[in-house]
Amino acid sequence: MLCLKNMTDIAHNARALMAPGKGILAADESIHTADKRLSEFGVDSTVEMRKKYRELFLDAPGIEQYLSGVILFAETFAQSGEGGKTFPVSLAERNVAPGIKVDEGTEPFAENPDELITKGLLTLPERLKEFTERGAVFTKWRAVVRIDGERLPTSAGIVENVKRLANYARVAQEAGLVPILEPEVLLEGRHSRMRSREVVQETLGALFSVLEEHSVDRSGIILKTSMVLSGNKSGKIDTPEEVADDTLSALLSAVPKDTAGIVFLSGGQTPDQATENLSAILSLAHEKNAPWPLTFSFARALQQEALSVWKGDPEQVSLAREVFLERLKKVSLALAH
Ligand code: 5MM
Repeated sequence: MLCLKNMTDIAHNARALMAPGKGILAADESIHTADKRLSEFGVDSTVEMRKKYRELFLDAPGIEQYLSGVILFAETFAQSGEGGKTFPVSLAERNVAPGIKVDEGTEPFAENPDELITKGLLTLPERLKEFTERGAVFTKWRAVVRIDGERLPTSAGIVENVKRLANYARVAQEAGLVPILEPEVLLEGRHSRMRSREVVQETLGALFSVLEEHSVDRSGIILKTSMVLSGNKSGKIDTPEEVADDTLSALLSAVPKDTAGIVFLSGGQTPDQATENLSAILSLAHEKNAPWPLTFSFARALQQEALSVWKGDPEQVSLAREVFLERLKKVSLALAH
């Protein structure tokens, strides 16, 4: 059993991550994903350029006004920014909690190779211990759930992913860290918004029932979820009101009210779509008196515009940072209702 002091600290840190008006930057792209993001803008993905890419965002003056935490990738966790201090240390000094992504990507599901299961449990306790000693306050694990008509996801695929999420959450709390659990229902596909709602609901229902079996304390976990949206190849662009209605109804039916918080990923929406949908969700949540605090944990929707200004050019850093801060401000305003 977790000692009470540990759990009190974890719950306290979870609440701090959900501070009003602030959210969490997901800057935890693995090397493969960072390569993809940088190559879109003609930037070579070397260790040095990935460090510059992280500096662009993490050393931007004023981020602490909008960010309660940043999720880092292991490579970034060990690197130092412009001031010579490691990124987790310089973030913590600005009262921005450093977090660490600890899943190790995906592998095909043995029962159905069309589905992906997240791996990384084997060495998890040792890695968490090391990151805790190096200043991590929270951690994140992402599972991916792909929709393909009624064929995918399968119940067995969902169960395998949520079992691993629950195992991860348990081990993270034992290590004294707030686990962020991210079962991402992908936007890619031709599915309807109705189908997306059904899958989000089924996934979250399965997740919370396994968390209960694993005795994970919900006062010290944060759920990172997709918004409920029509697939990006469905030909349908949902209105913010439609997104808010279906997202809230899925969350209200599946997420227990004592969960410390819920954060949204952007999932490939444009920055404006993600911001407008977030605003509609927050406004409806306020109207319906939703029981949990809600905020953002975007990667692409926060970084995309600044990356397109920066493109690896040192002379564009200050303009790109202005663009980033401008987006952070808009997203943070979307939280106010
Ligand atoms: C930043 O991307 C994160 C890591 O992805 P990979 O493991 O594929 O490199 C990802 O977990 C991220 O936190 C979420 O997908 C949210 O990002 P978006 O761009 O959807 O807001």
